[in-house]
Amino acid sequence: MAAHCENDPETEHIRQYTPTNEVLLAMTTLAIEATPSPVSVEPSQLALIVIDMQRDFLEPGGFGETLGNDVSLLVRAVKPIAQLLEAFRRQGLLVIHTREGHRPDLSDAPKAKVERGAPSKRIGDHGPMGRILVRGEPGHDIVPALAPIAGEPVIDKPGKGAFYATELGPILQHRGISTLIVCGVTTEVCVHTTVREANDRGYRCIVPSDATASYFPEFHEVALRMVAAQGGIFGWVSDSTRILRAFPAGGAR
Ligand code: TIU
Repeated sequence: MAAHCENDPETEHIRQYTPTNEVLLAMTTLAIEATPSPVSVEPSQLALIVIDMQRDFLEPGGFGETLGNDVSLLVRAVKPIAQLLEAFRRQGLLVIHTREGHRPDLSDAPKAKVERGAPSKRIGDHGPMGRILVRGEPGHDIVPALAPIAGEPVIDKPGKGAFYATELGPILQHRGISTLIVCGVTTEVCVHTTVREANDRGYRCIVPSDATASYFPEFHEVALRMVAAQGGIFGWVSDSTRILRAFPAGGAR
């Protein structure tokens, strides 16, 4: 896999991150309890995608708050995501982080997005964590508790979906990934858009209910129901406890 990537500085981080055979051989097929049915997956084909766990969405003074939201509602997802990250890292499985944001010149920010609604500050305006939703600013960073570690690709995305205008598709293809655990924020916006994009590209998506969150608890609940309804029209819904139970020793160290 990914033989054509070797010695290519653009994709070196992907090749370096390939788990050792010893790690993969130690893990058998994972059977993950989920709704509407269990999911069986080879560990080497599974990736954890952590969507937009950025200060701009979780902390006061960022993009989420400028839209009029109570950002404290998103904090509940941090611990379950940290536990999933710990299990994936220990098993040497693929972890990918995403960040929503724009170039400092806003040339990748559609006017329709920048001018939408009546926020207290618009994308690109100066706030307490730097310019709102702009790459390189403190607010654009992933919260410290979930900071990426060396070798974990970080996808900068200008849209709500993680596939639109990013290199996520090729990274997953190079690694032979078939199944995604999609967690992060917010459930009905960037998580849902990414799950829909992934579903149409042939990926199986599992959404852990406690490792996602929304500014609108009722949207969170209904978004999860939408994923699993109709026999799993977009994918499966599970939770961090059931996912960790599928790992050797229940995900514990
Ligand atoms: N506003 C809202 O709920 N979400 C976003 O704008 N982006 C993400 O979900 N990441």
